[in-house]
This record gives sequence, structure tokens and C-alpha cells, in this order.
Amino acid sequence: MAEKLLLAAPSGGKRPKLSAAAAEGEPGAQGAQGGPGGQGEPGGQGGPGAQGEPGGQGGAQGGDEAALTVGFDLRGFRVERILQDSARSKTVFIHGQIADDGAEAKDVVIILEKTPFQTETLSLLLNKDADLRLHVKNDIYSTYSLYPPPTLNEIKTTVVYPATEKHITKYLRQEVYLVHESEDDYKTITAPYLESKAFSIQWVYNILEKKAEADQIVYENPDAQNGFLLIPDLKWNQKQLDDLYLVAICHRRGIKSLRDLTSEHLPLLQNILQEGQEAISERYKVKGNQLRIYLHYQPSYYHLHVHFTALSYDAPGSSVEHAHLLSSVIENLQIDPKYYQKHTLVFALKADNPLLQRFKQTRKIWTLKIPCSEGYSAHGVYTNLQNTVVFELMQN
Ligand code: M7G
Repeated sequence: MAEKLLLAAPSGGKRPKLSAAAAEGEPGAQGAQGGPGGQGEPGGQGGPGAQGEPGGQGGAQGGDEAALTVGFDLRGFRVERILQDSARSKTVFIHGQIADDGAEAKDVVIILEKTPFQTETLSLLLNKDADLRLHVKNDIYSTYSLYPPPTLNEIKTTVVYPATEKHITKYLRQEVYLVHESEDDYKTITAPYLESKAFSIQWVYNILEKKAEADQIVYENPDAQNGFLLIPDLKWNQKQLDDLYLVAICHRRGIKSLRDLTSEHLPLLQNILQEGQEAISERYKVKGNQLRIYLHYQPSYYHLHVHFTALSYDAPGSSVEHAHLLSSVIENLQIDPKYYQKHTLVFALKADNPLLQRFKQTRKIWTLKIPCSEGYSAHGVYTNLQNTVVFELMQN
């Protein structure tokens, strides 16, 4: 339940357009399990499976006023299919098409998500004028449908338009598989794949260069090497603290992910941890020990960033095969400066993720020294996906 109404919702309401919440890229929305790994939850996944997003995002959103004037026109929209939905998180991912005045129809992904209740508005929901319609009554128990006024019935809506095929598959519900990525796997499989296939990070540069969301910045340490910028995540509507979600984006370019981190980056990571907590405590009155602060591996976007979510919120992408606590990352790097280069990292990938296919195709073969009849040798074939070893007895 919300403790505090943080921002007033835009007050307009006559326009037939939606405010442009997500001009570009990964809408995140609920349950997004990003990275090449992502998994199941609503929100699907992105990561190296995806590529070639439409470029940057045009300009900053200048507060409520701008949010009301920058719109998204749903005329000509039609549903193609439901990519996934979740009764639990009350979210649906829709693949649709929009035909613009006779032009060729373009793909769009729209994510609809029911938002948490706000304590402040409960009295507007439950009062003598409430439209309560009875379902069942038995003794002291009864159930109803409550029809709230439209302003209390908000559905958070995220739009990716035009959406690429990869956006569509990102949100499509699929089987997920665990991948164990060794140091060698990263160099030979993942890194080359990312070079060509990662999602555009234009939206990140727009934020860092204050071309987008500049009015949203909660905190900035401007240092080019060890500084960062803290901003509400696209997944959070900022109206209640229950699902608080911010993201810290480092100024320094070229640090792709957890895999690139060495002890050289400790000052940056410590700044993010320390100053990020302080800024959130000051702005939202949420203390550091009530925050989950972590990095995704794999992420969807390969520019180093850190997630800050409310500890009590079951945030998408906070599962053990996806999230790495920043405090543990710092400690691991203090113990071993090359920890994240050397260690096997485990993550999940969706069935149709091309990176998963690459891992499947790359089989490791070695000769095992086991006793054989003279003139024979045994070879073992190891696939790091199925964790099986197949022996082959060969004549020399
Ligand atoms: P990630 O681990 O790379 O991807 O995190 P994933 O969590 O989606 O798998 C990127 C984070 O940035 C996610 O939490 C996104 O919701 C968030 N995000 C993505 N975009 C495109 C934007 C944006 O334009 N603005 C903001 N504020 N956050 C974004």
C-alpha cells in the first residue's frame, strides 16, 4: 500500500491519445526479465536476442504539460495477438498493428498493467457513492465488483512503436533454459554475438546527454569516470512506493555489463551504492536496508546500469539467475579483481534466443584418459546446455 503520493497524475483527459511514456526501446513494464536470459515473467525479455531498435528518443519530456501534448494516436490500431499475460501481475503484452492513413501497417507492442492501489485515494474508492455490485452473499461474507471513477482506474500503458520483430519475440512467452557461461564461453560465444546483436542504447545516451527525461533526474554525480545519474525506471509510474524502481546509469561509456567489471571500477560502484541510497532516502524516505540494489546479467542494454527496487516488491528480473546484488559484486571484486572475468556466470535464455542457439551449437570435445583396449581411445562430448557427456570409443 502506498505511503505517499509522489507525483500528481496528468490532469487532462479529453485527448484521444496516450501520453508517450516509452518513446523508444525497452519498455520494461512489469515483469520484464531482460537480457538474453530473461525468463518467463510478464515483461518478457530482451537482451542480445534483440537488435536494431528504432533509434533514439526525441527530446525530453517536459513534465505533465509535455506529457499531455506528446501523444500516441491509437487510431488504426488492431490486435494481432497476445504475446503473454499474467493474472498474477495483471499485465498483458499485446502485439498489434497500426495502419497510418493508408500507409503500410507497422508493428506495435503495447503493455497494459494494472497499477497498485494508493492509500491516499482509498477514501475516493470506498465511500457512500461507491458503485458496488453484489456477487455473492453468505452469512457475514460477501463479494462485489467495485466500479471506480475513471481517474482511479488507471492502466499503466507502455508503447514500443514501431516495434521490431525482436521486440515482439522479446515479449512472447516461451520456455527458458539455463546457460552456464564460462570465461571462455563469454569470449568465444557471447561477446562476438553482442557486438552485432545487442539492443540499441540510444535511450541511455539520451538520458546521459539530458536529451530525454532530464526533468526526471533524481540525483547526479557528474564525474566522467566515477559518476552516474539516478532516474526512475520506465517500469515505475512513481505514484506509490510499493513498486519503487529507479535505475543508476554510469556516465562512463564502454562498460558493457557485469562481465567487464574489475577492481578498477570499484570507486564507481561504491559511489552508485552509497550515493544512490542516500539520494533515495532523501527523496523518497526509503532507507538503504529496504532497497534491493542489483545488476542484471545478462542485461537487455549493454551500458552499465544498476537497478534500485523496493525490497518488498517482487520486481521483475530479481530472480537468482538474473540479479547480482551490488554489495556482493563489490565484495567479490575486492577479493578478486578479475572475479567477473574468471567465473562462470549462470543466466536464463528464452528458447528462440539466437544466443541460446549459439551455445547449443558450440560443443566442447575432449579426449578422456580412460583405460581402453590397445588401439582404441575414448572421446567425450560435453554440451554445456544439457550437462551430459557422451562417450565415443574410436579406433586409433
Ligand atoms: P536491463 O537489465 O538492461 O533490462 O535494465 P531489463 O531489466 O529490461 O531486462 C534496463 C532497465 O532500464 C530496465 O529496468 C528498463 O525498464 C529500464 N529502461 C528501459 N528503457 C528503454 C528506459 C527508458 O527509456 N527510460 C528509463 N527511465 N528506463 C528505461
